[in-house]
Amino acid sequence: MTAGTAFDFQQYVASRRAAVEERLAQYLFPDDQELLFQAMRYSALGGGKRLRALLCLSAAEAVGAFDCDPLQTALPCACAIEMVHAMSLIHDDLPCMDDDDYRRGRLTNHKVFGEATALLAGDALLVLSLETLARRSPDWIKPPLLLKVVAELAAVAGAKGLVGGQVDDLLATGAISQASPGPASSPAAASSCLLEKIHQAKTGALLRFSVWSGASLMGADDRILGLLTRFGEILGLAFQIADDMLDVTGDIKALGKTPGKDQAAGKLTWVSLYGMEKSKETLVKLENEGKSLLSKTGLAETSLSPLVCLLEYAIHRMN
Ligand code: GRG
Repeated sequence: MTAGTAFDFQQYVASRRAAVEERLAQYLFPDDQELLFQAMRYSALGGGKRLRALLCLSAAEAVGAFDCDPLQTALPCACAIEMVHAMSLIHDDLPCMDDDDYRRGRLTNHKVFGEATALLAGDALLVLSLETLARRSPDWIKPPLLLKVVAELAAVAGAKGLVGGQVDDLLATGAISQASPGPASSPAAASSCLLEKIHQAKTGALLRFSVWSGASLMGADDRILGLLTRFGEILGLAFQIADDMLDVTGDIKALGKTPGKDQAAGKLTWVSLYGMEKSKETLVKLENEGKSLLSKTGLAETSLSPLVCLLEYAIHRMN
């Protein structure tokens, strides 16, 4: 499957990003000027590709419905996802984690506001994300469905998602250590299992949730939901492999953060485990698999174009 030639992806991204940013700004206490609110806005409104929000909106639009507007249905959820993402970047950059000075071409949150405020701004964004999804979603979404989506977002952020993935990542790097070692297995097999587990939890879970939530809120049936959720998983893995490759090939200007940090920290990455060539081959396979899943949904090709383009973008991006 390819995106239709008439589809203008640049224009699509610009209009959806603008809608997300306008709505996010409304949710982030625009009248409050205290330090905490400034720190929250600095990260949540401070640029970024908005890939997760775009995935949520484009999944909602792909499913569509006669009786409700996909954008109005999914915008609060798309904003909630960006809040969780911003929180995770703030915490990830802290000195006790990856200790980064730059993110999105600017100083990291703790470099501007100090560690304590950065930590608390992240905490506040996390809980605001759940509040936003629960309170700001439109009335036409049935409460049991909304509750399911809120619960899933909480789960994705938690011990089986972002937090758990971060712990495994820090353990693999030796930044923290296990109280008692697990059962012995061959080092290569252990590394490849661990790497997939880290990628799925730390990065994949929120990307999968982005696609799943947009489609769920529009009432997609189980068959379509299953295919789109698998598409979200494929995209999540592809995104992270591309990210690992960009850490080797990218430059600071395009990336907006310091490249080469994975290698310097001795991180377990797709490139360190399988090398560049194998990583590229895997990306080709994932791109084909993702597109084939979209075809199988039977949804109109034109309504799937944004998801096709977002998959291509996640893989071929320069930042
Ligand atoms: C406290 C609930 C809680 C969670 C925090 C710190 C942490 C646990 C998890 C780290 C998660 C993390 C930072 C994963 C990295 C994912 C990744 C590759 C981020 C970069 O995403 P892009 O490129 O960023 O989409 P932009 O800037 O474009 O938004």
